[in-house]
Amino acid sequence: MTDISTPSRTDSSSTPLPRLPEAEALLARPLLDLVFEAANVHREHHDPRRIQASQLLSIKTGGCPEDCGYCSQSAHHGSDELERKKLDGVEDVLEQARRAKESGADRFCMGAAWREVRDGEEFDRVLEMVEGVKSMGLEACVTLGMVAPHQAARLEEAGLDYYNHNLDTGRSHYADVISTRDYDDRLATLEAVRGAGIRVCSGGILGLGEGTKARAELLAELAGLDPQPESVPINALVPVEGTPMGDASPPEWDELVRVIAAARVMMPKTVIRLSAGRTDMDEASQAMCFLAGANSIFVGDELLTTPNPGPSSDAALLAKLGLETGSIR
Ligand code: SAM
Ligand code: DTB
Ligand code: SF4
Repeated sequence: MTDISTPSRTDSSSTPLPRLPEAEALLARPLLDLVFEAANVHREHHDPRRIQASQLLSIKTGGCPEDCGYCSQSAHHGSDELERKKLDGVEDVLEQARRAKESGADRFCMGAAWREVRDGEEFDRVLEMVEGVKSMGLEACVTLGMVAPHQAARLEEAGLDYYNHNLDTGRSHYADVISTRDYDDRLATLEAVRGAGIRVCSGGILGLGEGTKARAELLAELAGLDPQPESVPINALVPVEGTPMGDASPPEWDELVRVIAAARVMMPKTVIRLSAGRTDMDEASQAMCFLAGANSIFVGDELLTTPNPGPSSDAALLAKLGLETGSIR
């Protein structure tokens, strides 16, 4: 457990997941039936031609005390090639945000390899970054690990639009991936974020060795949050050498489509992001994800520490599909 003061639920085995049977039933459907339904739900609640475009920047890289088995930035393993970086200066970050805006991003997301936010000069610097990003007319998102309610309140005052904090997988599979925190720690941070009036961005990763049960649990957890997250990123594992999951195979395209379609049906108003892993996907697979209800991507050449399709290939793909980028609320 953590020293974060938000109360956390400890009785994990009896936590009810009322939407689990629905998630299981959706994931068991014939793929094209499911996609057809999801595409209809998508069109009822969203403009199907619009794709929200977020740009990521790692503002503090590597040396993280958590042991997330997939992550290049954990001090427990991590990639030998990873260059660690202390927290960036405000001006450097704002310069990157300006460039992101010029190349068409509508949201700038800043990620730090922290277990949790600590009060002090570094957090004050992040608050200044948020204010600066907002003053450029961009939406601002941060992902900083666990936050306490008083810290979430300060982020909200700085103008933060979204806080990203992923549940990653289902509760039953969590301890196979991460041992330095538990599922209820994640849920407590989501409560703190929601309590401060910041929009919630929370999703997961496919390809962590999870089965359909853990995927259904993840969907039921996310869809069971009240209100539901405004943003749900679905990441495909990017295997990183030197991590426990460095040799894992990324999920097949149909697994991503299936989970995105089920997420769309269960969370009709949420913006669903086809997130990490697009470099390994062909155009047709990405198109199927958009048809199934994904309406957000990360743009730019890099995610946090791994590559992302560049602007020219994304522009070509979106043009082929008749899609346009722009903010969605
Ligand atoms: N340290 C903070 C945390 O864990 O909340 C923020 C940064 S962390 C890198 C943000 C998210 O990136 C993780 O929750 C995970 O879902 C995703 N992620 C990290 N490494 C990944 C990988 N190799 N493949 C896919 N997604 C990854
Ligand atoms: C999310 O769900 N995916 C992003 C963002 N939220 C912070 C991170 C993806 C990281 C992929 C691996 C890397 O580049 O290090
Ligand atoms: Fe740290 Fe976040 Fe990576 Fe986990 S996912 S090791 S918390 S940076």
